[in-house]
Amino acid sequence: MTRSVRTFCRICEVHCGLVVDVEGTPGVGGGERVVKVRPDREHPVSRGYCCVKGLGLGALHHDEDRLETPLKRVGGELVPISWEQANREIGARVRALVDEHGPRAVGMYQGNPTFFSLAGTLMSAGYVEALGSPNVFASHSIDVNTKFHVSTEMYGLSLVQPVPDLAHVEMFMCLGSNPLVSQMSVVQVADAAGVLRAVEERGGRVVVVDPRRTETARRVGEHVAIRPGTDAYLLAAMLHVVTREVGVDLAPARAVARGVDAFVAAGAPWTPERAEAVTGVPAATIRELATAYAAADGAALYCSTGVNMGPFGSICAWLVQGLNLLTGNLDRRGGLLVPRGAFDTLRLADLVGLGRFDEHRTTDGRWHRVAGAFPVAALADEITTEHPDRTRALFVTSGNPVHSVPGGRLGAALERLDLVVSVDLYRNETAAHADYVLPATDMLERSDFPASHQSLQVVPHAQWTPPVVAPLGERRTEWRIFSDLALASGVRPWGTTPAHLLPRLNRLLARLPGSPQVGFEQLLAVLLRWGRRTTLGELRRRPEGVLLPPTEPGTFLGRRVATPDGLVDLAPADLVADLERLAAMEADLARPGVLRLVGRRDRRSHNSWMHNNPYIEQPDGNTALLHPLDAEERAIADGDEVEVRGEAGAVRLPARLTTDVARGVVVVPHGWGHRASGASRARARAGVNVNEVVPGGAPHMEPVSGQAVMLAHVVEVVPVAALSPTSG
Ligand SMILES: Nc1nc2c(c(=O)[nH]1)N[C@H]1C(S)=C(S)[C@@H](COP(=O)(O)OP(=O)(O)OC[C@H]3O[C@@H](n4cnc5c(=O)[nH]c(N)nc54)[C@H](O)[C@@H]3O)O[C@H]1N2
Ligand SMILES: Nc1nc2c(c(=O)[nH]1)N[C@H]1C(S)=C(S)[C@@H](COP(=O)(O)OP(=O)(O)OC[C@H]3O[C@@H](n4cnc5c(=O)[nH]c(N)nc54)[C@H](O)[C@@H]3O)O[C@H]1N2
Ligand code: SF4
Ligand SMILES: [Mo]
Repeated sequence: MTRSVRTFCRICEVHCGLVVDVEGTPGVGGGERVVKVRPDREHPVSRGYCCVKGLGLGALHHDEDRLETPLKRVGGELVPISWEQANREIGARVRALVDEHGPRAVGMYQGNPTFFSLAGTLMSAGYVEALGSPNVFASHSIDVNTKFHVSTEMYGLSLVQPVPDLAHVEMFMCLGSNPLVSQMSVVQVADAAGVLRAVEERGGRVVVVDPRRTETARRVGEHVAIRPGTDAYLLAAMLHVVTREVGVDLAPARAVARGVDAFVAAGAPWTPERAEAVTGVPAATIRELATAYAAADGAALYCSTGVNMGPFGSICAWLVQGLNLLTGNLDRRGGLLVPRGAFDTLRLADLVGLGRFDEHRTTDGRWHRVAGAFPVAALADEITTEHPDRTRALFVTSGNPVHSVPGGRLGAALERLDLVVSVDLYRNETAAHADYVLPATDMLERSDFPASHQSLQVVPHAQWTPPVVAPLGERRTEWRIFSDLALASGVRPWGTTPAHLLPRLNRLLARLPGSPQVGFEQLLAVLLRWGRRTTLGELRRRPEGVLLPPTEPGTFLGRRVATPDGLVDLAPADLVADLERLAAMEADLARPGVLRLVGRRDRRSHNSWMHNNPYIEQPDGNTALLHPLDAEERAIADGDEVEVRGEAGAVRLPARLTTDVARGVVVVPHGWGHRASGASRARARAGVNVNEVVPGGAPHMEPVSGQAVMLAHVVEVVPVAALSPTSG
């Protein structure tokens, strides 16, 4: 008998609706088999859109390389142990470390999929908080710390991230994103490329600013090629034109923001002509784009990781937000809106401490927490630098930091820890340094609600999913894993609220057949009732999801801005001060003849964790893209093996020549390099990890937000044949 269960994908921010066909008897031990995953045509937003990664969720669920039992390192090998033993031993070691060195000895790294699991987010944070440790690191500091930092300053809350009103926008300017491949980031929109095409079909304009003519730029809009790392100069010049040449009326901005004059001054030195010399974008193009943007009846500037990860990520996020506000495009139809969600996730994040800056600093006093986490680029130093509060134990949940953090130093640093625990689906490259590896459920094995992404929806909606199938093997939800670890460590998450009884209650319930767990749905039901837009009952009755009221323009400025005086801060002091770096780095960034390294993604990959999926025909993506003229100067032919050398190290991979890449740019994707993986197919097509080339640590952190600077580093590319004449 086949049953069909509605759910949604939680790999990327789209959260596509899916229908999963399952055979076998429901429940643990029923031999359930996912026979097919289909796009859900009745989903109110994705309406049948999805990608191969979502369709591969059944194969992910059944992958024989998945973790099935807890593992412990014994004599260098990871061997299976019971959950009871794992919890007891880890709990005892945590207690001993906290007793001897204090709570800060224990750290937590939350990887990207953490934020796609409400229970995982709440319980992993609840565990370290219960221990009394502020020592949280998260993948957003190798992704979007810049935007979170800037929003905390400008709007009072990190998670205020205005989203483009793509249904009505007249001009959409997209910097450093490849929507057709990535579906964008920090905005939730289904079929991003289709939506952008629709903008054009309506007579609107889409501009893609990118050093590479990307899959998106080939199919939609106008492509503006830019020199890597130089978007800040382009944006400053747009500000220059908008304020000094177009002469936009500043009065409306003054009514809702402070620091207008200081913000305008940021653009003063940057004439389009001066910006042309560093960005490579012709002054006439800059002038035309800025003028059209200021004149459009609804326009949105948007930047993503290709900008966040550059040398001026925070300045860019600030200029983007400020320009959108100054031109009247913030909080208006066709511009940018600030969605609210089924419940006010912005307020909730504030209540749980993710909203604002707090008093906690890294042990060297240099970095504060952004959206509740220290920059992970500082983690190696937090482990290796002698200090009473140095990190001595690390939990890694849904993350692969040894692989995803630049600099190639973190693996060696983890070897110095007294305890490393990885909670994951696979034995990934980080698990190679772990003392314990704990098997988590995948997204078909747990119930969920996409709370982290509620305030990022272009089309507001809500959906709840039950677990589609029972967990295989001994996999457990993070809800249970971290609450059991808390009990074993002698602490209670949410100790001041009635919720602190949940871990104990669940420990008792776990003895019943099927190990039922309570608390998660009940908590969600309360949050939804608080939000008053839908209920858990309604979401259970409408498993395909429900539309919420559209975000109304005019509901943010002067009303929901969370700064002390309710005004947007257009001139935060640290950002104004950081402007100095623009002039200081201008000449270097314009330097001719060098190659600068940038990244790219593939539709079939997802960071480091899609290369083992047998359903997904794996891309031949681990190549270095170069412009043919840059290749010729270095005697490189298409397909040659090349060595890409940076400050941190070197990797070897095949070169591909294409005029899609601007001169002076080399493109190498991240996510590859699986020699140390415990997943067999990924290991077999290992590829190389670009983060062994990208330099890491303090000198390469964006000074305002602590975001790791991962783009635009100068590298050398040499043909391997020239290095070792005997080869080939
Ligand atoms: N298929 C797939 N989808 C994904 C992911 C994945 O790995 N695979 N990852 C997900 C995650 S975690 C995230 S954060 C999002 C990211 O989503 P995006 O931010 O859209 O990321 P990318 O697709 O890497 O696009 C970044 C673009 O920036 C360009 N770029 C590089 N340097 C510069 C520069 O200096 N200036 C400008 N203007 N552009 C530059 C690159 O050439 C690239 O085209 O994607 C998500 N979606
Ligand atoms: N050079 C370079 N480096 C980059 C980037 C880049 O563009 N260039 N991109 C950066 C970006 S945007 C990001 S977001 C980071 C990502 O960095 P990380 O989050 O550190 O790494 P991922 O590769 O996403 O690994 C996610 C892990 O979570 C596991 N996992 C998946 N689902 C679950 C689950 O439900 N529960 C548990 N417990 N585990 C799960 C997967 O098996 C995988 O091992 O990488 C960053 N690194
Ligand atoms: S676009 Fe693909 S990966 Fe992203 S949510 Fe949809 S099915 Fe999942
Ligand atoms: Mo990301």
